[in-house]
Amino acid sequence: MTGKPRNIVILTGAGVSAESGIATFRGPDGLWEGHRVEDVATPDAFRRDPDLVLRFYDLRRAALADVHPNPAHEALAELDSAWDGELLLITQNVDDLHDRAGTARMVHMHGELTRAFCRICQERQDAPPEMRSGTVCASCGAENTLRPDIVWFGEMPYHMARIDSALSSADLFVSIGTSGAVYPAAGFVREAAANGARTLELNLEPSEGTMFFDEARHGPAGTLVPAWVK
Ligand code: BJW
Repeated sequence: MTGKPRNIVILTGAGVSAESGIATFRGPDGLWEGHRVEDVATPDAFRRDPDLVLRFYDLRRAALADVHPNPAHEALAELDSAWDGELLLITQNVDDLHDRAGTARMVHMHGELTRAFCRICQERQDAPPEMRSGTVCASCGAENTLRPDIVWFGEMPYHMARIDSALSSADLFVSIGTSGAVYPAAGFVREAAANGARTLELNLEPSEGTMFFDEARHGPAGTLVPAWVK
């Protein structure tokens, strides 16, 4: 890394987990292939067909057992443990690969596959292996009230106060493996830049917001991220 930033904010997206074998959302082999993610990842889609949605998340949760952090997750965890300035890793990913790599200073702004949320008592809890009919809320005992603790379109992303505060004092903002198609995350680069941060994009290809970055490096995260952290 060049220069001497003190406060680093890192935003990650699906591209950071692609080399671990988790499909990204957009593009030809996208996760919701055949559907626009904007049409299916919504509270309305869940109301229309809860079993379909719960089954989809049950399968993705189970698939976490077969994937592992890659060199990009590992390099970011090393940076987190070595960095004595401020650092916040904001992930849009609902997988647990940053957690398993050991990154401590991080937030999941779009929720987590391994967590569930009770629509009655509003308590968050570990997700049962299967969330289809018959599940009981561990907190209030209500039946069939759990939903994945995932932020769908139209819902407020998590940790926004902490994120806004980190962006306001960042002097380096790095975006890794995200298409820049989904707000508010896609706006973070402009927020950080307006507050005086230098901005860097690390992505396989130019993102939708690539023009907003001071510098962009294009290639696989598993190569670019360890090289940047070094
Ligand atoms: C590699 C690689 C490799 C591949 N190495 N790179 C303007 C302002 C504010 C909001 C809006 C707005 N306009 C519209 C909105 C509303 C909406 C929105 O953004 N809609 C867009 C369609 C325009 N946003 C919302 O509704 C959000 N809530 C909200 O705005 O609340 C109000 C609010 C207002 C103001 C402030 C705060 C709040 C909620 C968004 C929820 C997103 N949820 C999802 C689905 C989760 C469910 C699930 O997992 O099934 O989260 S959508 C999906 O997209 C998922 C991701 O986290 C998110 C981002 O995708 P990501 O990570 O960028 O993946 P991809 O596939 O798009 O891109 C991967 C990239 O990696 C590509 O560029 C590849 O090239 C690259 N890549 N391999 C490096 N090896």
